[in-house]
Amino acid sequence: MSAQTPSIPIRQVNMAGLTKNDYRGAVSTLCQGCGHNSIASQIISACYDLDIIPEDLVKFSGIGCSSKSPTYFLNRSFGFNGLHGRMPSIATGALFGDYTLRGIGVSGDGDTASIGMGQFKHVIRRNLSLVYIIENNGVYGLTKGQFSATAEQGLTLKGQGTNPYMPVDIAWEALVGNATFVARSFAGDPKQVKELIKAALSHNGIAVLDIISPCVTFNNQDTAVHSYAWGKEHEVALHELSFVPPADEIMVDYDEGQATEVTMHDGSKVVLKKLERDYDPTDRASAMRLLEEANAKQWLLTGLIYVVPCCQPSMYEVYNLPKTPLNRLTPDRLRPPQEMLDKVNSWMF
Ligand SMILES: Cc1ncc(C[n+]2csc(CCOP(=O)(O)OP(=O)(O)O)c2C)c(N)n1
Ligand code: SF4
Ligand SMILES: [Mg+2]
Repeated sequence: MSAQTPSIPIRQVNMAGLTKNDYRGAVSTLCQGCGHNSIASQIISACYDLDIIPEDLVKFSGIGCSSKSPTYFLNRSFGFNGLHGRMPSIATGALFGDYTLRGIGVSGDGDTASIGMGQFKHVIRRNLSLVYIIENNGVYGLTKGQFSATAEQGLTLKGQGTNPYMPVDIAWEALVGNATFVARSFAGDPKQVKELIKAALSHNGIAVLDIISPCVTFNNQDTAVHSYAWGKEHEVALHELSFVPPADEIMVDYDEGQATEVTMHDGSKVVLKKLERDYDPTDRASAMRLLEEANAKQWLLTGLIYVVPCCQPSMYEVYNLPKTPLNRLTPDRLRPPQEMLDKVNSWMF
């Protein structure tokens, strides 16, 4: 009699020996259908696909529904939920302390473009190696739907009246501020979100991802520019984007002249398959013109808008950090010698 092998469900492991479950977080307490949940799922998938060891990554956030979302991915990673608008300075300190960690910061349009605008601008000009995701819904979801700085002029919301002000364009602000990676996406386009997160994780410097992430409770009427319906109707994708890790020998299938390859700092490639137009994301002037055009024509322009793939020093290189991360240096290497302290103390000011 032949013994039958019991059928054991196969749990697929990646090259790090981990299953997708190893990248999950707590069960979300956000509203069902909130765009932020969909982005958290894509962060999980991107990190699983890239074989990242969760303990080699640190998550940061400020305050808001969006800033709660790091709880819902990568349970095993380090994390710091900071103060409203102050995520960038916490990320700067932590990553400066250990530059070997990868950093993902999750913020909201209120957290970044309202209270946190100053911090946003400065972390960009310092080119900290950080994936900076803005989950952009045009409102302060957590505090019951007030207009944020990215709300469009003329938006009328129940209990809020009509927004009289012009909106802040986060991708534009990043570009003007000399960000070395700027992308925009839409929570309703999960494949693109995932590929952009992978590319951002391979970038040596600040990677700003402005992701339109509808708030289904306070700002999801069909005519609102941060709604699912408007996004689906008005999305203009710049290209079809695929991320190819360095070790991957996959031949990406496309016709000659139909795609552009961008080689990243770590040797990975971002393959941009042409859709409607030829677009070179390494040309900053074109990126600025394109954003102007998109805003004038009311397109939700998505894709990799701008990237400096190589050779712009990140904050770590600017400071010429030692090979051993600062948090692992012994006190004798960290403390100035007594003679130096005496000399400094004797200086006259
Ligand atoms: C210093 C300070 N001011 C105001 C608040 C109140 N507050 C909490 S979250 C928030 C806005 C969050 O909006 P956003 O970043 O867009 O996140 P969302 O909830 O929309 O995802 C505000 C104003 C606060 N917590 N701290
Ligand atoms: S209030 Fe809006 S932003 Fe907050 S969880 Fe609900 S849908 Fe998401
Ligand atoms: Mg918001």
